[in-house]
Amino acid sequence: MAGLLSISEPNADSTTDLLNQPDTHTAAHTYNRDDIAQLFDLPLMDLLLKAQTIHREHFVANEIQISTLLSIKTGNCPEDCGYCSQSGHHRDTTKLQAEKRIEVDKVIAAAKRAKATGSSRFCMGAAWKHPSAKDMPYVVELIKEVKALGLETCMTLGMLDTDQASQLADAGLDYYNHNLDTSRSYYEQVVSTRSYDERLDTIENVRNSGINVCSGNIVGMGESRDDRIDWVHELLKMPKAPESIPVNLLVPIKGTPIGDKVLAEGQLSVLEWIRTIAVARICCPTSYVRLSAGRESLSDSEQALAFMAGANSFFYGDKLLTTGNASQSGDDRLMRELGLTKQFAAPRAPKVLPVMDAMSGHQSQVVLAD
Ligand code: SAM
Ligand code: DTB
Ligand code: SF4
Repeated sequence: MAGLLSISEPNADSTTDLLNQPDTHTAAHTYNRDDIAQLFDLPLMDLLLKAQTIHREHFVANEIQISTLLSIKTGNCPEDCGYCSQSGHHRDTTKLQAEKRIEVDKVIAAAKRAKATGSSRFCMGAAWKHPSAKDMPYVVELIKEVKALGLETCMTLGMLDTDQASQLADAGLDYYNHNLDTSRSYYEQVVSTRSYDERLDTIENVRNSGINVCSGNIVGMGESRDDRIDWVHELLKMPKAPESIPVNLLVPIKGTPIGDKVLAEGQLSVLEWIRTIAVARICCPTSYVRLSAGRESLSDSEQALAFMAGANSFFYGDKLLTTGNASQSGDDRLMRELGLTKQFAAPRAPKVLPVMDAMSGHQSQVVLAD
């Protein structure tokens, strides 16, 4: 699977003529901060051409990975992320209806519907600072049941320690989403209840557990171009770039501090979001780059430009976690018009498999090698 291709040795030559650099280097850490800044500065058509050329060296052209999201526990989150409808800190102004953990049967029914519509991955999100000990059997059961449907699984549950990450890995979780959201320096304007380093620690725990890392950002929160450059640079400082990179365009939510500010002062140009996608594609050539939040407000042509910029994944279904998404019928029509095809699921095997002795009926488990 393309997202799991190994990354080759870095190209020592850090030439400044980025446009004319051969597109054959695959090292995630080829680009230094100045290089990333120069990519952002390229004329848009040059940037798109380079991104699409690199994209085609690593992925099947015109093929899109499709995921469906479900919020398995909504609202009342103890974190104070300034953009988020689910933070308990903004609940008096967002008026979001909180919901407790939803039952396993309901999650499975939603996963079956997602599969029937052509999604290859089912992503489950919870508004937790981190899962508690009593949440772990629940999330492990969800992973096993969703995988049994032949879907890839993704979860985003907040912080994970090493033990929790290995429990999810053993259950066969394919991806864990944990976004850095922005640069280290802008982060303190966005959230005060956790640190950038705590975010990086969870990503490291996920990486070490063998689960694929999904880590992205939000553009349009009032951050500068420099912050977007720094965010890409953070991805390249990781031992291995995330296999999946969601590039969210802020959905400005009334009643959140950042949403209200952006609604009052105006939104970022969509072209800057497209530039961010293209730079992520070029710098992380083997990663899936996902059009995430914000698609509902975009025209067909803007989305087509984002695919040209190397995005090869999006969320399907009428809802993200708490906000609306582009309609599925509209997405189907757009894919037909653009000639895009859906990628099939390739879930990884769980590490621990239940087995039954046919003679004695005794149940046990086998642990599969990596
Ligand atoms: N609580 C977990 C966490 O923060 O990692 C998982 C759920 S959280 C909603 C997942 C991601 O959704 C956030 O990291 C953020 O990047 C994105 N997100 C949340 N609200 C958003 C908004 N209003 N616009 C764009 N992206 C948003
Ligand atoms: C990600 O980066 N974007 C998705 C997913 N990971 C979990 C979430 C987007 C949430 C948008 C706001 C909402 O629906 O509440
Ligand atoms: Fe909680 Fe995640 Fe929303 Fe932050 S982004 S408030 S951690 S649900």
